[in-house]
Amino acid sequence: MALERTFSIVKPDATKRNLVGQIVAKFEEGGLRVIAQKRIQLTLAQAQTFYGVHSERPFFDELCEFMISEPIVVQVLEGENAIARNREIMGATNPAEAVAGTIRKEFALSIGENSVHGSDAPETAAEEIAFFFSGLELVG
Ligand code: RTP
Ligand code: MG
Repeated sequence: MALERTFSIVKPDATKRNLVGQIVAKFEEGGLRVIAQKRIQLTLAQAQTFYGVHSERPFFDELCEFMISEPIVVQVLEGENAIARNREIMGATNPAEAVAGTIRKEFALSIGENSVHGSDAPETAAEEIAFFFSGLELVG
């Protein structure tokens, strides 16, 4: 199986509580490697563009306001089956439904403030990586 790359965000609820290291440790223990990482603060326009697929959903405004409320840490993770593996390590969107040991079970505060984002398919992973990183910043 070839190496795959996925895009990950440590969300504002987690950066605020100083959980970046504990979250990265979960990815590393799960077999993924951080090949790019930076701490940034999104503008509202950037958050709305990034989550554009959800623009008609009732939680869209709340989600975008949350994503700009504190700095975030954006990452590219690499490994075998990285997209699926990352989503397993994150756990279900709603922490009440997440399996024990997953990031969202251990750290998420609610379905909205759920500590991490991970790409859901190869096409979205490629788009999301390109939205935040230049090729030169990816050091595999
Ligand atoms: P993500 O995109 O952040 O990795 O999460 P996901 O695939 O598990 O969930 P998705 O359906 O793509 O939703 C994106 C983010 O929107 C927020 N959300 N809030 N209040 C709500 O009912 C609700 N539902 C979703 C969450 O922050 C979710 O991660
Ligand atoms: Mg999603």
